[in-house]
Amino acid sequence: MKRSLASFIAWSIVPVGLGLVVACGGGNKERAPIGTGTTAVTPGGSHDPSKWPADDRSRCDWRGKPELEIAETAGPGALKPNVRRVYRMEGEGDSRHKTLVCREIDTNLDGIKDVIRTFNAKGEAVKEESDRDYDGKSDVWLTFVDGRIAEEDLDTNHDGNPDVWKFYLDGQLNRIRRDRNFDGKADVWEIYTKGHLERVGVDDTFDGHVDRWDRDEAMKYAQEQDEKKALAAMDAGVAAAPVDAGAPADAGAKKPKK
Ligand SMILES: [Ca+2]
Ligand SMILES: [Ca+2]
Ligand SMILES: [Ca+2]
Repeated sequence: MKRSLASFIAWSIVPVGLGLVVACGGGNKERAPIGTGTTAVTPGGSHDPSKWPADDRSRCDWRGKPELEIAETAGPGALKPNVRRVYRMEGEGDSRHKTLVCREIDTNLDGIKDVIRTFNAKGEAVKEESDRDYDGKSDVWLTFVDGRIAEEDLDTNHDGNPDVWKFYLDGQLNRIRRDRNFDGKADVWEIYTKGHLERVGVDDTFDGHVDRWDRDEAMKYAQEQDEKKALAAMDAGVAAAPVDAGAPADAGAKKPKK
């Protein structure tokens, strides 16, 4: 099951965009319901609000905790409340205020919550878990640090376990680990610089060790084109040849990080 570098790049583009959207949306901001308009229904759920199950599979920890305050609201397109927020009172006297600790949303309006996000005392996002294909099992797990996306784990084969792990530094994609044979262990390591794929390590024998490192073919091609242009410009006697044409040449020469 060998994949070309081009396909590695192709896989990466969409999820990277998604990650950045999540990062920008961080903190308290409400994300648009991603499943609105979808026909997918979670087992046990229904798109007819009168048939919504009594149990919405809440995973915010609020039951039996009278000190918490619950707010149920209806988001865009919802006839019945599909968003639950759980608040806790913080502080004493004049500084007493309520802070959001957990929020869960039924994004496809089938009566079953499919996105849960927890927050710290500063109101920053800490964790998010979601079932984006509405099969009743979580398939995306996000971890935030200082309210920014730090890790995004994905289940791509619907077995309920992550098989892609994406790591972000300062909100930018830094590394991806992929488990292609679904044994729970990474066998592809992708290293990114400024969000762009720089090199890929592949473990073909699934023993946990990289067998080969591949450079980004697209980046190499772009460098060659720049060099050709610079040479052509010199040949033509044009004084204004691009001075920085060769600058990125050593960008990929760095030692791969684990
Ligand atoms: Ca739902
Ligand atoms: Ca799922
Ligand atoms: Ca594996």
